[in-house]
Amino acid sequence: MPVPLRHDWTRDEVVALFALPFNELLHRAHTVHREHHDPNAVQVSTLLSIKTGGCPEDCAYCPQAQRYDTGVLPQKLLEIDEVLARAKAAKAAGASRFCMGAAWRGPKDRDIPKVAAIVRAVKALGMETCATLGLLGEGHAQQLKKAGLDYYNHNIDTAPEFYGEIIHTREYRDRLETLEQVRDAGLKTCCGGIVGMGETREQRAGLLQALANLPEHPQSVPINQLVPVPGTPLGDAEPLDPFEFVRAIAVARILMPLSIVRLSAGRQQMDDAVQALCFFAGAGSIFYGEKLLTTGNPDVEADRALFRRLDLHPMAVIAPTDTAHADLFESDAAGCGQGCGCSAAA
Ligand code: SAM
Ligand code: DTB
Ligand code: SF4
Repeated sequence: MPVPLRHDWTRDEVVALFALPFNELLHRAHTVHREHHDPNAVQVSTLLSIKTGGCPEDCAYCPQAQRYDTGVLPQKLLEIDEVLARAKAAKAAGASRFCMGAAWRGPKDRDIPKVAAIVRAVKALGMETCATLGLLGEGHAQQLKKAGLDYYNHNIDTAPEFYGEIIHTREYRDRLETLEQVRDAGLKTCCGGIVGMGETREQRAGLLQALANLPEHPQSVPINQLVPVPGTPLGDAEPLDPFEFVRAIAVARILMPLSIVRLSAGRQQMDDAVQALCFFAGAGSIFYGEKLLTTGNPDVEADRALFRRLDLHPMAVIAPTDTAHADLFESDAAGCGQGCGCSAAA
């Protein structure tokens, strides 16, 4: 029977979920998670900044905005060979999806064939592909789809009513338009936001409400904890209570039961125990590799150890017969027996 997905969540309902006793919220979220997902499988993506820094936008959290003095040096779009080498290394290290980010307001028409060639080459490695290039123009999404792009990442970042305090150079509705183009082109949507930017709990609820009430639930929902970068307006932001971050993961899990919720930026600053709670609450994806775009991420070895300690295994999406990536996480090649097609031990 198809799962009834709701797109009419009210703010009060979402705030009420956040306000549940912590154990009650986690129990509900984990129950939803088990109904639709293998609770021991985690999708593994690696990020690469293919065009770094010098961005004209003013996103208050972002180290790549030209106007903030963050020490990020602007770089041109990488050559295809360099991206390919990084993608091969990511695949060899165990990643199944390669996510490519560009510090643009949006690509120019002339950038699209170059990015399309990069996507085509990465796709040919047998990896899933994702790109995050900013606001898309006419025909861009179709061209990327044709090149073999699987996912387009474009975040709404925060609640509509808090958005104006974080970004002034583009509107919330611009983002919704790009998301519409992505869906219309038949690309899978990766769309989430950032918590810990000084928003209230009601505004955190507003972010998740807005994501769940999109015309389709994004297939991938990255929940980022702000990485405070000195030089940005949010460089001194008050750290969020880690349990509040876990609540955000749990609420996202409940609102969008079929989506893969990604425990995204902020893991380097996070305790292993908090990450374990996030996986229990319904996170089913991580960024893997020592770097996000410009900031740090846990070491590969630390993540492999965490997977071992928590008996997690990478979701097999390259091909069910490709056991190489599971072995890297030192799993047994017998299969977990939970129907996810993976090769990890039960
Ligand atoms: N320039 C494109 C855009 O903004 O759409 C794509 C790249 S942009 C860096 C992608 C996303 O990274 C942002 O929307 C934001 O959610 C996330 N991000 C950027 N800086 C961050 C930070 N310091 N902490 C957490 N997330 C961050
Ligand atoms: C997403 O939601 N988070 C990623 C990815 N999509 C592009 C980016 C995180 C960036 C963190 C700051 C940096 O490394 O520059
Ligand atoms: Fe530019 Fe994207 Fe950073 Fe905003 S988030 S400043 S658009 S790179």
